[in-house]
Amino acid sequence: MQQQRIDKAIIAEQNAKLEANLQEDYQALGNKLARDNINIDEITSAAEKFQIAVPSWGTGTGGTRFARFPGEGEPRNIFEKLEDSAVINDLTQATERVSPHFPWDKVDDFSELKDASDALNLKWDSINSNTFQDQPGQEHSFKYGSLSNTSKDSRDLAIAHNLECIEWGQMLGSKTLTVWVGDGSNHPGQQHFQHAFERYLESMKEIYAGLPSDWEMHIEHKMFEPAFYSTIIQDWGSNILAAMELGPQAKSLVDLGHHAPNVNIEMIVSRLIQFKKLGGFHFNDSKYGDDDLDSGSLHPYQQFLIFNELVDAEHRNQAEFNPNYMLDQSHNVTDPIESLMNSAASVQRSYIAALLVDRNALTQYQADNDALMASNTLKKAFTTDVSPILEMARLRKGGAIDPIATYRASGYRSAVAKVRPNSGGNGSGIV
Ligand SMILES: [Mn+2]
Repeated sequence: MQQQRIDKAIIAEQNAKLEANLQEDYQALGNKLARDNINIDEITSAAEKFQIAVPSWGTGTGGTRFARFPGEGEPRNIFEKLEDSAVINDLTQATERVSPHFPWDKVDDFSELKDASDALNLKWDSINSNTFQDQPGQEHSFKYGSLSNTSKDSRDLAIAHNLECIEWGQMLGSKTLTVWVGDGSNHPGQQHFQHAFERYLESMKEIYAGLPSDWEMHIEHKMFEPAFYSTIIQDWGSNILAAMELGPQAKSLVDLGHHAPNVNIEMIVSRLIQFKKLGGFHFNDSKYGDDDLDSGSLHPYQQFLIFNELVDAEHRNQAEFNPNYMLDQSHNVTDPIESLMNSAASVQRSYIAALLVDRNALTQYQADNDALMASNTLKKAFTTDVSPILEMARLRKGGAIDPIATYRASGYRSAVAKVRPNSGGNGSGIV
């Protein structure tokens, strides 16, 4: 018997208040979709299958380089982060995987950690290595980079850490290593661009050689921060070059916040799909830079357009297409559990809306160069309120029709606050 963090009776009690209205709304939306020959139950069953991973560090309150204002009852270690992740999954039924960050989440006994996740009905997503900071007592610093450092000792240390991440990931049943490094420069002339990239690739080849045959390595790019003049993998161009150089198990990861403002991210997604290099996503939203705001909170249409590309690839049965979906955002002023539930539903909403696009009509409008109707075809799907589908999917799987209201009614946060003293900093939240 799997554990539930949120009592099923509380979920049932909250659902009972909303179910009659939901049935009515679902029927009405079903009738509307049927006029376009869309079977609502098929869409709902796709919503039931949709999964997006939560990042272990997202369960703690985030912060900026100026300050962090810890919330109540924050998780103090990976076991407590798992408990909070289980709450999110109990209520949304869409987040059964957790992505850990090492060494933040390192434990002495990985079988104990695996038992804990099994008991909570959670699985492990991509393993994130961390060579963007020095650990206490670290012999060779990452101050001037890790995989691309001019010092071979520092590079070797970074390589060894990534290889141990793979080992730990195997014990947890993960199949992916995500590599993001803080390497770069702060001054023009500080770094020889080509030589630094050559050193990075040499290091990555050693890690790639240690990948089990059924694993993938996902490379994450970021155009600035912590280095503010140049970063080693600054954009999707350097990213796909590195992935192509390494081999078929290396793919590119798209973090929505890691692009220059106004970049056409959905088009990058299409290119990566075409060349079988789309590894996965870190979903979040932003206004100015890598703000790590909640997914879909500012640019839901962009998020929909990304899913339009993904659903199009699914529709065409594009070969080797199986990207990982994950949230990667920083919750500075909200309860992280609430933000993660909201965001999972927001990404799920984009996926479901993209499933409603009339692809045959769109293809015809594209062939006829009917720009206005092509655009309207997308807008029609985007503006359809698919809330009843998301709510019904949760209800049918045993989740909450309204996850936020149910979470608040459960009193979970104040209950854990009693047993988790306020923590100053514990490697969660800051991304
Ligand atoms: Mn990320």
